[in-house]
Amino acid sequence: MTSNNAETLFIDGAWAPAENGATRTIICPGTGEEVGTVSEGTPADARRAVAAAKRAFDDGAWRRTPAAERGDFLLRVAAEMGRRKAEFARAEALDTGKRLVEAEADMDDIASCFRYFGKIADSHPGRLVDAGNPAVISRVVYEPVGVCGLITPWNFPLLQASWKIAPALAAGNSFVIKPSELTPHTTLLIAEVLNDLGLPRGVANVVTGTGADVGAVLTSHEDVGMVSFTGGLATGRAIAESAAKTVKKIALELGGKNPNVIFPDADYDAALDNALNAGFLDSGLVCSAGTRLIVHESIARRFVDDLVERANSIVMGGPFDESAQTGPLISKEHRDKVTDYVNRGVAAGARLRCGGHWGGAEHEAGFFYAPTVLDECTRDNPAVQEEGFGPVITVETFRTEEEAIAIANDTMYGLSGAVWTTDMATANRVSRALQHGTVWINDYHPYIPQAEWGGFKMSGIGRELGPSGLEEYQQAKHIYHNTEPAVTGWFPKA
Ligand code: TXE
Repeated sequence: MTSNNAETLFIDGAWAPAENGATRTIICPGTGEEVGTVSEGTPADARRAVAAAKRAFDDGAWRRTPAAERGDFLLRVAAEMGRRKAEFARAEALDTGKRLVEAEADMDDIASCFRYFGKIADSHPGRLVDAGNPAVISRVVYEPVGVCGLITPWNFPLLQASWKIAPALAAGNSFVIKPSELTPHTTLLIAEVLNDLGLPRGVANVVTGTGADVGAVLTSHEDVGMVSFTGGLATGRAIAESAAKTVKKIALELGGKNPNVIFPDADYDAALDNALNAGFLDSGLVCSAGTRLIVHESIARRFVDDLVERANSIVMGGPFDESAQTGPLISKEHRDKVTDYVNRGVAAGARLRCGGHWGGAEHEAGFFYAPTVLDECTRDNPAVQEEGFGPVITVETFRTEEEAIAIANDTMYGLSGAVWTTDMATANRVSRALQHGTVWINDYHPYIPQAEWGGFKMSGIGRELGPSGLEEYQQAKHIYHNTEPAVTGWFPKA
């Protein structure tokens, strides 16, 4: 990977510039400084990458590699991620502006993801089916889809990429990945790792560039069998429409508006601490961020006062500022969006209790936004219904369990949510009633690669991680083998 001479397209096992020589400068959102220059791929570059991926798939060197060996390869990737963790974390922190400790935690999670899919690569060999005829061997086998188009966002650039790359490779596919144009570097590094470890040429391809130029080719090209996308709802819809024209498999993870429900019997200190973590970790740039606080009216005043006091003391800073507790937003444009989102929430009647500003003169160099609490929200407030994607917690109150559930489900999204209570029966009832793909009881944010991740309703289609995360990259084939062929007699000879 040679970021500074801008040969960052990885196509058919070789690094290359964009065909028209175009480049893009990457800016660290925490400092406003230049991080590096990458190639700005064109539609022609994307088509070249798809052709390479198709050749590699048809050639079969990877898909015919025994699944257990593909798994071993992924285990070696996990080990290499561990060895190069500091380098990867630094690159991620520079591109995203997130704190180095958070980027380091991401790298551990990425290694775990490769390890998990490495271990289960050969766990899905298919099954025999009783065809009702002893002469017939009927079996269902799971085969790779072919060329996968992987499109990833800027908040967890390599983590989201690994949730796609690891199962795609475990299943025997080839792929073309387009990282977010804002945060490409760690995706380039992983391509380097895959190449250095001996992945056959053309199986992994990276084309840096925009969604309109590169992404659109991946979603419309007839040789791409599947598109897996993580990003915003509007882009997800556009991708689904584009992919429909060639009837591709699609997997979409489109964010959420995630409820965090606090019952009065909850462990108060843990619930408060985790409410901060739910909403403000990574500056709220987390698809599962618990930004919709729904708290029982009997404890709401104290809880929100304490939340505001703690939010006011959160220290913002750049990726390598050791005093920082949270980082910046991804770009100036995104900060403008969050600013507008908060202003609209206040205009619709929310009470701004803290934040609502960029954080003062010391934060001018980066794209910071102070942790914000919008109190006294009504359900129809746009700040409650829209995914703000920033460090903004909205507050609603409830009286009864039924009301809490109704509020928590009153969203077009359904990615995740949490319930805080010490009563087992309440926890069980509410967790089953929430229409969200992941539910935490007395916790917020943890996920494990063994368990499925994905959205109900408009939060997406399909699942990442877990056994379903591998199946997304496979297709079932039924092989019906009659070992004693016979004349059927349906159309007798005249
Ligand atoms: O993301 P986009 P944006 C949400 C969050 C945010 C909103 C918009 O609410 O405010 O999305 O963010 C590529 N064909 N999330 O505009 O556009 C693009 O180049 C193919 C939630 O920055 O969704 C990038 O690689 N690809 C989320 C990727 O899509 C296209 C994480 C994501 O960008 C394309 C990020 C097209 N037509 C934002 N247009 C999560 N679920 O975690 C863009 N892209």
